[in-house]
Amino acid sequence: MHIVRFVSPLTDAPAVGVDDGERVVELSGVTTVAELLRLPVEGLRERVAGADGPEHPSGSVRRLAPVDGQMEVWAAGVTYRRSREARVLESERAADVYELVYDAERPELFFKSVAWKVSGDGGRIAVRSDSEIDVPEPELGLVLNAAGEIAGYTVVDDVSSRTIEGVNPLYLPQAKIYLGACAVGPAIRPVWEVSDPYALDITLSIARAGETVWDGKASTSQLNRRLDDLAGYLYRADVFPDGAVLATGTCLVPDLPFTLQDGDTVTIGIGEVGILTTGVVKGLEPMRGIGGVL
Ligand code: DO4
Ligand code: MG
Repeated sequence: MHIVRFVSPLTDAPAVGVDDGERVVELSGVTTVAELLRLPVEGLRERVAGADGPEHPSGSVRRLAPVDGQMEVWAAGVTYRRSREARVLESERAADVYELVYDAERPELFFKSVAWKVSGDGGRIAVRSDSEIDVPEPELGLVLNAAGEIAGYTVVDDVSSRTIEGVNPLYLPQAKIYLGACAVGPAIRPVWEVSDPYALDITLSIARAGETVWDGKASTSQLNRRLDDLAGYLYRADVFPDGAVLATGTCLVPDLPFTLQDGDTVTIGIGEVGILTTGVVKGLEPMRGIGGVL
């Protein structure tokens, strides 16, 4: 079962429901994921078990990114050995910072996106026009409630410019935060339905003109951190009244000089959590109009 945010065929407005793979049952009186994340996990479980609103065939509704209201997307970095290796290679003069943070007690956490800029399944991601090497970063996303509990899991693409980050780690926000750099979805798998979040396969496949140009597979078993520890650091000195999504770092990085290109299709699968597919565009112009952006 997944918690989905979608366009209700009845009202043409965003709605939230429960998808059992055959039908989506709307949660009456709930229009945002944020409302659900104000509840403790037990309250969320009861609320979704009591879904009794209008029903739609599962394949018939247009899914939206399960991020809304004042939710924020954050990300952890260098949490897998593969990410550490890739960044040491791309960053000639500041390689040490990646070695140090991989081993440090305090994780690297960085802001990624406000809710309204996040792309969903079937949507678009972008590479910057001032960057030459750009990659998707397939990551397990923790869906955290207002109290900081892990309420569920989702798939996050932490799209990144390797060119800009490689020049200087202080450019990280420009490498990581721009319109089209964040996709989340297709839905939320509740925490009580995932038996072992440290044993999830992560796959990434990049298609170009109908051919697979890169694919790879890894597992959350390679994660060098504990999930509740990452969440704990995020909530240590900040509040998230509508909850947050915390991406837990990438374990799949194509070798240099591979780069995403305009027209590519990126597919990320995470075990029983879901499959997130997005199309790639280059630059700001094709992203205009997304989420009401001018
Ligand atoms: O330090 C840079 C970011 C690392 C990152 O995004 C990752 O490891 O996934
Ligand atoms: Mg990342």
